[in-house]
Amino acid sequence: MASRVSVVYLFSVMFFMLTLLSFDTEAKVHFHKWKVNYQTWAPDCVEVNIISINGQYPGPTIRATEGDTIVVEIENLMPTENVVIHWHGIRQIGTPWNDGTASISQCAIYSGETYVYKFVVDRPGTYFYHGHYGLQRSAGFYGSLIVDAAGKEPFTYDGELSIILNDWWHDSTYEQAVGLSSNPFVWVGEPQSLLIDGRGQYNCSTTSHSCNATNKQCSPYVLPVRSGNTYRLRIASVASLSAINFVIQGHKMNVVEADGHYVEPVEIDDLDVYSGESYSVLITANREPSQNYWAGVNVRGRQPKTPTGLAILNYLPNPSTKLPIAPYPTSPLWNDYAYSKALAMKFVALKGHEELPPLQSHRQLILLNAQNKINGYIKWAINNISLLPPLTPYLAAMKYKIKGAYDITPPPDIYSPRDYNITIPPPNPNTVEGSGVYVFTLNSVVDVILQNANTLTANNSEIHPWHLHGHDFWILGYGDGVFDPAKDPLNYNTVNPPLRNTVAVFPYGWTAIRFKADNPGVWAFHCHLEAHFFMGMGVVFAEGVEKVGKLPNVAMGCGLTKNMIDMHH
Ligand SMILES: *[C@@H]1O[C@H](CO)[C@@H](O)[C@H](O)[C@H]1NC(C)=O
Ligand SMILES: *[C@@H]1O[C@H](CO)[C@@H](O)[C@H](O)[C@H]1NC(C)=O
Ligand SMILES: *[C@@H]1O[C@H](CO)[C@@H](O)[C@H](O)[C@H]1NC(C)=O
Ligand SMILES: *[C@@H]1O[C@H](CO)[C@@H](O)[C@H](O)[C@H]1NC(C)=O
Ligand SMILES: *[C@@H]1O[C@H](CO)[C@@H](O)[C@H](O)[C@H]1NC(C)=O
Ligand SMILES: [Cu+2]
Repeated sequence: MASRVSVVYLFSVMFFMLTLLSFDTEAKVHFHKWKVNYQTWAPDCVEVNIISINGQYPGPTIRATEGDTIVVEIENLMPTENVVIHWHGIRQIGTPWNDGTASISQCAIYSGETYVYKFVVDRPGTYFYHGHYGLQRSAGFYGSLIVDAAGKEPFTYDGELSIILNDWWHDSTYEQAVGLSSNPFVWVGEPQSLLIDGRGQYNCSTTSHSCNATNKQCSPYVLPVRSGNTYRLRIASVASLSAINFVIQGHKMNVVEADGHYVEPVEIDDLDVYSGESYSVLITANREPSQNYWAGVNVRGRQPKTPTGLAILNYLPNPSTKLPIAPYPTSPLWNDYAYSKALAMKFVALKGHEELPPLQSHRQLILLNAQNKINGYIKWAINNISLLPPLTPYLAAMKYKIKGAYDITPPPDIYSPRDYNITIPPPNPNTVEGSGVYVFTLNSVVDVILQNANTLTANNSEIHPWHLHGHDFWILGYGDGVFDPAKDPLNYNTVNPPLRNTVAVFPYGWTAIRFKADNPGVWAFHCHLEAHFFMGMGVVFAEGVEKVGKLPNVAMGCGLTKNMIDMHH
């Protein structure tokens, strides 16, 4: 272990010097040193144990300009847990081993170890980072990553604000994980609170937990503005479960960016944010300036059993403690899916600013999203396979052709039987675990249709926000019912589809995306709901692995790569 650490140091110092020498003066290197540890915190006034970075929650914000290099040295101080960090929305071109997915891109960073993530942020936009091991994101292990444009952007503003949305439970993520892997299944239930930038307000008189309503950690997040000015508000969601609707009392929002891509401006009263998505909205402080206003978040897409989460739009020089007078902001009805779909379809690429998709694809996957069982344990399965991530990371296994590391039989491109009835629970709920990989020809164009279905419960189908690592994709279309491969592609939007890294598939519907398999590496594509991915709701994509450079030793050392470090010294 000691040798792994020293190699990391040497590598980072060498890299740091090289960048100083060889890059032109404009591209910068941003060096961060983070200590990851447990910490007592009260995000919604109830004291719990969270995973913090340098004692902070949410974690420190990384800020850079497009083309810059980020170097983050992570020291894992947690005595009993491994970690990895995923840089959500960053494609990791040329550095697939730094994507931060345990079992896929690297070995997890063991207790006491140090790992250095190094990658280029090649595109401006609103991004974030989070743990990608177990349920660590749900334990508060996340923060913002904001990349400024090097040149002019297609809109202007006077100031900038940024928030990350989340849902929150008082039961620890360890209890939650045990419940998810139990038979009978133990479900934690709906979240106790919704958090805006790590802050919510639970009613202390209704809990036996240690709860202090005047704890500063749970005072509402403050968004300071000056009357007459326009602000770019960056909004991202790392929610574990909930679709979150964001509203600012009496203020319209103009959506201009989604997942790091410009969209045609859309003026809205409230915004659905699915876990894994990010947006920039422009807001103008044009209301009566003697007041402050609520910004609020509500659950949509599930029975709302969680109170509104609140932040304060603070018109300076009013004190931030001056509470808004109006009632808490409300959102559209939780199950008004027509509303959610109509809103999702409003986002299209800003003309002249974004790349358009190739008109044809080389391969089409149709992925059935089903809830199933294995020996009575509840799982999620894609084309009847529930993903079981292997001990040996795929990237090393594929690059060094390690035998026995994962299933070499690829999963099916299209689900069968083709007459599978998506409107009823599966008549035979049984499924199997698997670890096969969809391997694409480098630079080929791939279409993926996500087909939603009924869960194990009658009359129930859930929203799943799917996130792709290593690529952005074009959203070609959404539809209700069963996708028709003969007719539905005729209605694809190839004129101005938005480029995204996360997209929702709505209940009983389908969503079609297209991407170029042009980034050598192995990449997760999965439901961003923490519990669903934990229960197998994901697939693994790979392309051009033979083109990937030598993997750093620190990314290996687990599973069948234990001996790789010495072999490649
Ligand atoms: C908190 O809960 C108590 C007990 O149920 C209730 O009386 C009180 O009104 C609640 N406070 C708020 C702010 O909702
Ligand atoms: C609650 O928090 C406030 C502010 O931090 C502190 O002054 C007070 O002592 C705390 N109350 C309890 C019961 O811990
Ligand atoms: C699916 O099942 C429902 C309920 O049993 C039935 O009404 C419907 O006809 C079935 N659809 C197909 C395509 O078989
Ligand atoms: C899924 O696989 C299981 C186990 O092999 C099988 O029993 C079941 O019929 C399959 N389901 C479908 C829809 O093909
Ligand atoms: C499901 O919905 C159908 C149609 O709305 C209804 O007839 C049926 O009773 C429902 N089943 C259950 C178990 O709720
Ligand atoms: Cu899901």
